[in-house]
Amino acid sequence: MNWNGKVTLVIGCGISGIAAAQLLEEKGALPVLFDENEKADIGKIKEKLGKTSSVKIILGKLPREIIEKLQLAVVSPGVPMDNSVVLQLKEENISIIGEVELAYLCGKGEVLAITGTNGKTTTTALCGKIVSEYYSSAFTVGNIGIPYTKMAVKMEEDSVTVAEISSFQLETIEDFHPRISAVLNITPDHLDRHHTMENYVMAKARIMKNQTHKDYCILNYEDPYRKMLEKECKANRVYFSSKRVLENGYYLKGEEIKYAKEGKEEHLLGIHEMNLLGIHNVENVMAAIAITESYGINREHILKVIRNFTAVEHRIEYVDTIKGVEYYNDSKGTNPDAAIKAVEAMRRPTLLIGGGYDKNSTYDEWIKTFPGKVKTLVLLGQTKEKIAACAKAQGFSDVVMTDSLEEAVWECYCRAKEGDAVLLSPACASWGMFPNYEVRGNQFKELVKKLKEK
Ligand code: UMA
Repeated sequence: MNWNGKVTLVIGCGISGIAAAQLLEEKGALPVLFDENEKADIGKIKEKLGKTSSVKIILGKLPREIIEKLQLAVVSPGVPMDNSVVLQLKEENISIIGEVELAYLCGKGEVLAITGTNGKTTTTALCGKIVSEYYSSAFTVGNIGIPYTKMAVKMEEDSVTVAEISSFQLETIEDFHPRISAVLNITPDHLDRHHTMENYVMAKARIMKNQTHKDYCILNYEDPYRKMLEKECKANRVYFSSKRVLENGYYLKGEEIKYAKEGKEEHLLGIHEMNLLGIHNVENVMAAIAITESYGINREHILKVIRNFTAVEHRIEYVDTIKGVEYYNDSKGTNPDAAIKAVEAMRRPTLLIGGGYDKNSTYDEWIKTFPGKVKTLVLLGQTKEKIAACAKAQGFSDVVMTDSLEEAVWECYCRAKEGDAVLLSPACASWGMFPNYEVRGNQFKELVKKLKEK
């Protein structure tokens, strides 16, 4: 695409919007950076864009004279397609693409793309490590927190990019064509944005939209939405399963990860060789092997990287032990399914901190995993009453209500006994109380650090 002189609106002044505006400017386009939050800090945005940038910034309302000049719009992942500005641009027949599509159009080389409700970041980080220690030009980008647009300009024809792609980002791709795609699992999440499960599954399925029989798509054999995904898939399918032996694919058998081709089984790895907790991480590891092996990377190299890989920040991350109590930060447990995985991975009686922004989730399944694992539930945030009512209905009575993360950590500290664990795994997004889950997780770690000083 010829970007030269193209007046392009970038919606959202978060990390993707800023990186997208910078990329567009580099390509000779004329980006206008817009954010609906009129209170956004314009000084900080300018600072992030850099001294030499001449990107125009508009906050609050988008003036008519700007709309009239627009040739293209690029939306940040957090901006829904039914946002009023987006709808207005559609009405004016202005082409709209997402930040990932922009990066793909400007980038070079091949892409391995990973989506799924949970496990995306761990699998992406692991694949990123396998790839970066194998190829001279490798990138790890996307929902993991490094905007794809930030790296696109550095890519060469021989680059390999591992991209974590959310359902939000997939809604606005057009030509995005990964050589390998993976859908790790689908469970209810982001229903406030996608409205129905079917919309959510179909958004995830867009990852394989442009794939052909020359490409590979990695699927979880046990996923309840697998058949829906298969219908959309033209690529070669590669399966993994933590529940059954597969004739073809990667699977967990006892305590070992195996691979079979036409029933001929090969041993890959014992799960005790991994430094990650929980069955969900065995699935992430199997998916990472499937992704990188399908791409042609040597198996011995893949397994060596896995043996040395430790948990990603904010995902059942061990923080510290204070007075015999272990503290874990699972701030990325932003939906009930992710939080269930964390509860299941706990090996000690656990005081669990939950609650946050309401995404229209239901919490029954999460609370059903508590017996034998969770002894006390400490709640905070917008969803605390809803979760407390649900816990009561499920017969779980040890519930403590708090008004801040600080208070929640303190309550846990006072109630925990030697041999217990304290786990922050809220089953809810952080929004409303924190800008993102990273800030929430970091604050938790700071609070734990302060407990140590007591
Ligand atoms: N904004 C508007 N109008 C809207 C919505 C947002 O103007 O209707 C503005 C906000 O005022 C804000 C900016 O847009 O200033 C924020 O944009 P954004 O929400 O897209 O956030 P970014 O900072 O650009 O981060 C995004 C992803 N955020 C979301 O999808 C919500 C990050 O994923 C991602 O790491 C980053 O791009 C780089 O690719 C975070 C996330 O929570 C981790 N993802 C969800 C998840 O994992 O469950 C999907």
